[in-house]
Amino acid sequence: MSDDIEIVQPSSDDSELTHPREFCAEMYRKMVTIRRFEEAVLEIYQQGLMPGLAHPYIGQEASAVGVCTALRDDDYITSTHRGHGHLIAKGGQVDRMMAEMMGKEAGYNRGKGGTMHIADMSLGILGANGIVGGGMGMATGAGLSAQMRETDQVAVCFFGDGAANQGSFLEAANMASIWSLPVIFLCENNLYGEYTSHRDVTAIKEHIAERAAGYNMPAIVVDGMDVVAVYETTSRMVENARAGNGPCFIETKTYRYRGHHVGDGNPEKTYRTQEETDLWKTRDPITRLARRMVKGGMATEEEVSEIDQSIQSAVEHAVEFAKQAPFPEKGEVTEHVYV
Ligand SMILES: Cc1ncc(C[n+]2csc(CCOP(=O)(O)OP(=O)(O)O)c2C)c(N)n1
Ligand SMILES: [Mg+2]
Repeated sequence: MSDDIEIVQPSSDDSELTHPREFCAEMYRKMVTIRRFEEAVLEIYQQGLMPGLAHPYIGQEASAVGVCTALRDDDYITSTHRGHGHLIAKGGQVDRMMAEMMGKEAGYNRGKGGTMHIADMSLGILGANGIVGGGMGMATGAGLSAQMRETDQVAVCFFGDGAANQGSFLEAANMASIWSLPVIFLCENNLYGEYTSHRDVTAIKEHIAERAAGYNMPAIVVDGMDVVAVYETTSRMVENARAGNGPCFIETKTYRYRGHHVGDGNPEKTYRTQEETDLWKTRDPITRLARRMVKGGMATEEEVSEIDQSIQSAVEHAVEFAKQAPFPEKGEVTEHVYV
């Protein structure tokens, strides 16, 4: 079965970056923004400033940034419960996102949706989603819409290894394939669904991408901790989809450093090992890109830390903005929601 899958060879950390400096720097900025944003979310959760829970994307940054860098503003994405990384990578504003996290009027959903409902139609972000597998039909619908309107937009459906076992995947992948829709099924395999190893719940043991063969679509596996490899792989498949050649399946091998959600504080004491987490951290996507940029003479270490500093300030500013922002008026509690 694995013979049908293309396995992208991981790039060596010593290999030269072939993309322009500013392009690499922008991917670096986006990844650092996601990480600092998520760290800030953990902090506001601990301070009791955020109602409910959120699912940190820390560790997976290269997947969202590599994919979304290959997209245009008018392309679509559907996201998941672990959605902050996808939203930031597609252009979401951290101050409005942070305001939404704190339930404030300035938030993307006027504070009424929270982490799992953030959407921005103007950026093609069709929404984070609390329903595991909920984006599959939406992305396929967006692909159908692009095809019917005869645009060359594509739709990327982000989902996890756990979501790959939902029935909605079968329906969406089959339909996207028979109608040759411009949809990229982007499976972020971070090895766990909530507190369960994917090996315990998935009939396929090695690559979830093997499922694609059942829908007659190309399948690629790529190192999800290597932003350049993810970008290049996605670009190739986006081009293919724009040209009318139908859907594909990309599996990014990745890892979340934190627990399933902000309240899952100690996964290494329960369902995974410290050795495993430590090993994945040695492949950190942010450190790897910084190292390659410095080694290739694209940036000095001082320039990298200047970028880090400016992003730290931007995220601190977003937190402050959200803290100061007002809650919505009580009188609008039944507005903008289904009642
Ligand atoms: C339809 C549905 N079933 C179950 C849940 C509860 N749930 C939330 S996240 C999650 C795990 C999803 O795992 P995966 O798709 O691998 O995404 P990850 O959390 O690893 O990013 C589950 C079972 C849900 N939100 N929706
Ligand atoms: Mg998972």
